[in-house]
Amino acid sequence: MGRTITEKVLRAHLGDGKYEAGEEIGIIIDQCLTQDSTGTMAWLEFEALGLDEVKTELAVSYCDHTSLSFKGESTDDHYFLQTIASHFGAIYSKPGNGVCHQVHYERFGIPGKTLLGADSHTPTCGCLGMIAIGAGGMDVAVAMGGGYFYLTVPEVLGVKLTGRLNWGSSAKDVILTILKQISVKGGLGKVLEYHGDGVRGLSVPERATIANMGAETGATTSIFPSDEVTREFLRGQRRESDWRELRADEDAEYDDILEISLDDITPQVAMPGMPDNVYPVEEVAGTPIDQVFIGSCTNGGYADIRKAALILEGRRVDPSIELIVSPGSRQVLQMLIRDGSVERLIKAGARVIDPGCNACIGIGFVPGHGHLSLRTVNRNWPGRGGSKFAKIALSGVELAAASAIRGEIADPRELDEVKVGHIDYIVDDLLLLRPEGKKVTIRRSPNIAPLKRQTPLPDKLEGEVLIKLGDGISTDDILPAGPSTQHLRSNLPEIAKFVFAYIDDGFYARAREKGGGFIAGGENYGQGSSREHAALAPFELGIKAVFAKSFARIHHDNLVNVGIIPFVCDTDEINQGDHLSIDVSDLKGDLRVNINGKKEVPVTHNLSDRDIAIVKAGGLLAYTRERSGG
Ligand code: MIC
Ligand code: SF4
Repeated sequence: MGRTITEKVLRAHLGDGKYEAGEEIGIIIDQCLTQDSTGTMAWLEFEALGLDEVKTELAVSYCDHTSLSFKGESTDDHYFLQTIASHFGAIYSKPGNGVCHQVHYERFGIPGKTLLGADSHTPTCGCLGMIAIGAGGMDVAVAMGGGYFYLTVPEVLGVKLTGRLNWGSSAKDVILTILKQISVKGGLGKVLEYHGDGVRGLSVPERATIANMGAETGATTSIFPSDEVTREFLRGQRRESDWRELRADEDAEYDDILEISLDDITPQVAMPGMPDNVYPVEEVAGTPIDQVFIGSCTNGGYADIRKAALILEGRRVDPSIELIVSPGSRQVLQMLIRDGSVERLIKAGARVIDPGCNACIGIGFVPGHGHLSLRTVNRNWPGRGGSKFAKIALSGVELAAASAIRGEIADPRELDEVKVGHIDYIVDDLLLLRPEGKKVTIRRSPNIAPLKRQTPLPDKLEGEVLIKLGDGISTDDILPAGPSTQHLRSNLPEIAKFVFAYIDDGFYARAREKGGGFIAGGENYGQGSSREHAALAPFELGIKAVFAKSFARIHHDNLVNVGIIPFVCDTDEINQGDHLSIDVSDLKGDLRVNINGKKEVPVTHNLSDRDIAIVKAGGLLAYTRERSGG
């Protein structure tokens, strides 16, 4: 039987286990990336492994989330990341150089290689035919140290694209349409592999938009073939020699197929709440908006922003709203300056800001009370964008630009078509610093708190349920990103004060008073970001286990890595304030949780044998040290 691209790349990187459905495998990682929000912990964890240098072919430490350094602590983090990367042999991407995913596919991604990144949108590099996976900092630290990354052999959902996109409909509308069809849980345990003759008509940046937001389906990753379009893109980036062809065999069998006709795609909007809350523009056109943000790792590419500039040329942003444009990278910004796009945008009344994540996680441009912000980003949960009052809708760039002109959600097809034309990339790696090795002294500020030691799991866990939650709790609910927390990412005792802060502001005090306890959630607990702090901060507060109906992949792994057990059970039986006890001496045996000494409820988990060994050791760092005799 022929092979899918996913199988080809994974098999070529198989380091441990058997490539069979449902089996856990360890894969060799070629490249790693970290960013400034997750990176400080990831690098501290790497250091704790006691290794001499990074062992992967490439590691890049990016500064993008807090690149505006609105607090001194963030600047401290940047200097720490710059010096530790240099010391251990990683490239450093300075603040202002752009969002990690955008810069990585422009300057480093290579077809057929594996990439592990401490950010959930790492799959963006699937646009080049890479297996690019988002993970928590500890997994990335271990991979940088030459360790395998473990995952269950994924199912491959073949997404067959046919036809061509019409004016006004974009790559973003393709992924919003997919999200609407398969939901925010539809990709769990799967790789979305794109094929069909429609792929040829999509540029690498368009593929990047689709692969990026595949993360919102819960998928392990998304991957595109590497074809002549990929070659042309890499030639433009002056690195054609990195190209190799990569496609699925003619007779490759997918576990399932989803057919999408690009001819039928129309402009879509994900209204506030969830990224799969998607409507055709006709159904929501006319909804008043207060702000438009164009940028982020989903739609921060050159062609996207140039299109916005051309749409806005000779027009003005509706005076009742504001338009913010953030190019995805310094390369993009330089090209937009050269071709006059920045001038067009500014003339139209837009604010063009520094390349980086910024508004996407609420670093600046936080929407006001009851405001609706239309954004080209990938997430629209409550609390996203820096305020619990923020309401965010998601769309492609054409729709966002058309709406900025009207001051309400508008259909871009009512405007004349704009064409981007030939693209000549500006290649200038000034803000990418090569490592200088051991002579570099690591700069640490007092904000960088030492890691708490992981201790072996006791035989019995006991305590109180500190909070009971519903379905779809995101990592933004567990630990909000934004102005109040972003500078505290390397200080667990401080950031722990914000656990569930938007949902229940008494949680922190309760957790401290009780000396820890349990969390009870519903379906898809921990969806969203790779933010390991959503596990580390509860660990800091003494949380011993989370009981939920199901877990999102990265958060599940992060809980295991910090030594918190993710138990699966019918949480309708559990309430806040219940006293639980559970014997965990044999995690492979029959497990039951005792509630208030009165009833027992059966409990399961999705822990592999390796996961069990990790939680028994107290977490991944303890486990890794144990195995290396450290
Ligand atoms: C996000 O988009 O939620 C983030 C901020 O990029 C996170 C990482 C983080 O919390 O630092 C992610 O997606 O993993
Ligand atoms: Fe940055 Fe937003 Fe992309 Fe996360 S989703 S990496 S915050 S631009």
